[in-house]
Amino acid sequence: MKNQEIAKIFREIASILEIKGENHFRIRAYEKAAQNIESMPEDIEDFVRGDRLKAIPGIGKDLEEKIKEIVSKGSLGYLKELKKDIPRGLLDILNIPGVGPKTAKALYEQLDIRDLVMLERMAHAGRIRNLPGMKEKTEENILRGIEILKRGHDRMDIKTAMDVAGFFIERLKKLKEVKKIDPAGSLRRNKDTVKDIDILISSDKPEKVMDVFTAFPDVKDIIAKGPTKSSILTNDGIQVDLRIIDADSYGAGLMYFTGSKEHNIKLRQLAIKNDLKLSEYGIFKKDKRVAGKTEKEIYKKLGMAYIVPELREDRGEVEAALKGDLPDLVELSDIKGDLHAHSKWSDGGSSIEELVNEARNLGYEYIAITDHSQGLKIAGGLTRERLKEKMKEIEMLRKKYKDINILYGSEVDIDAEGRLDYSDDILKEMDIVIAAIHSGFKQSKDKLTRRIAKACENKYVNIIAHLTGRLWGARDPYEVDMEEIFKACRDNNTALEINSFPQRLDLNDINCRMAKDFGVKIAINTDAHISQQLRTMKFGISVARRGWLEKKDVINTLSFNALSNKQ
Ligand code: DGT
Ligand code: CA
Repeated sequence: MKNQEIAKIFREIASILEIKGENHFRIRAYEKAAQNIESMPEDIEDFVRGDRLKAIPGIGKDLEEKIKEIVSKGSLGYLKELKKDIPRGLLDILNIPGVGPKTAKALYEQLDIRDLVMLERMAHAGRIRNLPGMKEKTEENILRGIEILKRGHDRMDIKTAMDVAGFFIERLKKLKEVKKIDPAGSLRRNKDTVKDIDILISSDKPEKVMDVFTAFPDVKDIIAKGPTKSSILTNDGIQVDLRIIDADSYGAGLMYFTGSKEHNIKLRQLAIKNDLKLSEYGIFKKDKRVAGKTEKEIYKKLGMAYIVPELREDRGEVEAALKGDLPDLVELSDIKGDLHAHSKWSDGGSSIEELVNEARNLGYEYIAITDHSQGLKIAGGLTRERLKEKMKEIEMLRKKYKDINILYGSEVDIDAEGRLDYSDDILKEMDIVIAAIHSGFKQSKDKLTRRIAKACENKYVNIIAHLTGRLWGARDPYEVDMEEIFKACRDNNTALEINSFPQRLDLNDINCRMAKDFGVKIAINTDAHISQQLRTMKFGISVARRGWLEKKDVINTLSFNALSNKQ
């Protein structure tokens, strides 16, 4: 859980340094470190204990000391110092997506804004457009930014939810009073964002379990406490609900609290049709419980196949289960390689060799090194000359590591007109080409769609990455005509990516399923910027499973030979 806390502190430092007009590289260093730490699957405290902090890309002596201080004291003196000169209201404004330090400063100084509520009111009242350098558009941007920010606070991304739930579950599991424990709710359904965390326990000493739960050091407030249900708020303001259920009705309770509500309602109606009654306590015939201990026996009593949590959304899964027609969902263990990763050659923090070794640890058959293209200067995009040097390094590593295939590729920028950032003679040398949009998000839906469709048509492009550009809590998805894109992908044999980065998870589950129905193939990639991030594949898998994808729909489940023949 400390990962999130440290990332938050580093981001706050970066914001303050930005307001103070400090060196750009220093600011980026804090932002990068925050991003790396936040997206790491391992607990940073393990790195502290093992004295391995410097193994994390972007962490030098200075940040190492700061992390140690946060872990040992729970706060950072340097941040406290910095905060002394900066009013809270100003920081709040700077946190709004799309509002830079200059605008933030001007707003703060000229309107004496003390918090977001006040800023929102001013924007609504049209008080901002008349300030020097501001327009009506500025107001719109501010209001949209505040909306995005609020939604980001309202629902956390899946990785944060899993980290927080994992923290509680690991500790509660150790109690001898806890017989069974499972996450429930949207988290168990692996939804891409989660409002609050639900945990279920079966125990014969509920009071004791609740005492321990509500006394954890990460608990800031106790919202409710009782023998069957307690709710707390963590220091980060995340709500965790713990319910304790009888062993005899554990399956029924787990099913009920896993949801979704729509799925539950559908099952209850089905039960009624069969002269049964389904509740959180079990499935009853007349007044006699005929099942309830496990979910499996409940689905069986309803005459259907077991439905995995990811599918429980009332999107046709009940009908399919009744017919014995459920998809055989793709699994993490089906994945044979990662087709999107950045190395130090562009904006990544790890060397190609480090990425290759992590991919080997994961048992992959292949890994694609897809650094940014030349036009993306802020992300260290590679010129033709640098590409050649990179290729030499890959050739050297290919000789050194014979047990894995290292693919030479790029994440090529699609420009405002839909042209690719490298010419065909460069692209044709590559083993894999990913195309993606990195700017011009505000274009019309039509224009954006045409841009992407045009990139699909280039015969060297294999994959379109992060199609809608969403970044949870920071950027809304841009609108594209999905059907048009799916057609272009299908007709040109271009795959679409599910980007496993927790704030992206783009395509989302619904688009993913539509793509499949169109006959479009999917690549599940991590877009890793440090080698540890290759382990975030599981989040992309969650989206794929929620999107009904099977192994055959996902290109990186193919063996290297099959994949090479396909492209
Ligand atoms: P969230 O927290 O918004 O990300 O989504 P959930 O699905 O975790 O929703 P939550 O936490 O309100 O409730 C957990 C589960 O409890 C939910 O998935 C289904 C069940 N549940 C809650 N309220 C109702 C209800 O009114 N009717 C039924 N049938 N089930 C409910
Ligand atoms: Ca929930």
